[in-house]
Amino acid sequence: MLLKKDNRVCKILGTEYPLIQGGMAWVANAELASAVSNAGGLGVIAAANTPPELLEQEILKARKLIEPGRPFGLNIMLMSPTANDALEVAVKHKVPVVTTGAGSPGKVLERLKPLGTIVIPVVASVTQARRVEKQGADAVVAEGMEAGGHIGELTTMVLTPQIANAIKIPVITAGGVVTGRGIVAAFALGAEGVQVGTRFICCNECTVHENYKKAVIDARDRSTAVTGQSLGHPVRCLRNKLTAEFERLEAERAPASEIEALGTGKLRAAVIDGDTDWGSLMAGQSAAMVNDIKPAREIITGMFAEAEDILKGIE
Ligand code: TUI
Repeated sequence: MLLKKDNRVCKILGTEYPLIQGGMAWVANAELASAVSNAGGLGVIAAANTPPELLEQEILKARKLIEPGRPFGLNIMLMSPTANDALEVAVKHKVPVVTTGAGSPGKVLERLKPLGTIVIPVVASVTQARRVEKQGADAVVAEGMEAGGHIGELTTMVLTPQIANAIKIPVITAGGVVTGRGIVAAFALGAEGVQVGTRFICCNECTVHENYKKAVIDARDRSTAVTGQSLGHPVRCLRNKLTAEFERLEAERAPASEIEALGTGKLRAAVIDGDTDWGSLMAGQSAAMVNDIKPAREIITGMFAEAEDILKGIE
């Protein structure tokens, strides 16, 4: 059985399923997080660059929408200029779980662990995993470069087992997990949970523009591109005019400021305006395996039912 009663991720999170929803900037709001939490996973609100007052409103909204006793999380994007504000919002509102990404979470762990908050950093290397375990992290999300948005260098297939061997706290695999097969694969590699992002863009409760959802559904195996490598922060998105322009500027070795400027406001353009030409359609390679829009609950129960079926065949 995959879902053992003593699954450490379920125990740490207080969830039915060992599944965390990715903290997708602009996408992961109270509506999405509450749908995932009410379906038995851990819904996560993305702080991203949200001003603290708006973030507080989002947390209050999620608390209203989430059934009593079910946890939720806040993702702090450490590269953001508002990361410190988000940390203080997490303290003020006693958010049960905090995930972090895109940086070293030492300060977050120092501030939140004494308060009893569960802290789960997203890491992209063995060194980072070892460091955050020492700093008191409760678990890590090992994110492979199949994932969408800001990514590291290593694939899920090689990152998960190396991190699982290197640390004692639970490993949660992210990057490419979108089906029951993906869950079984992650567990076979040593994970005790999964983080799923791209799949939830295409759930009914996700409020992104319908053009964004359609672009994810239409994506095929080679539909994503990684841009921003020359800037030191590679980002995976669906290919469009924006990624082509990034590729042109990077090939020409244009000044970093010019390349940075091209990205400004583009995630909003994708999520809010549905601009599929010039918006930043962040998505993982797994977009190719997302073929429909359905409720978050059906996504989660379907994934775990498929995983159990596969294991019945194997055992
Ligand atoms: O953070 C993510 N994914 C993201 S953040 C984001 S917002 C954004 N918008 C525009 C440009 C760039 C970002 C979109 N997607 N995933 C988690 C993740 N964390 N992936 C890789 C890392 C990471 C990288 C370096 C974690 C730790 C780290 O440590 C550096 C250090 O100093 O140790």
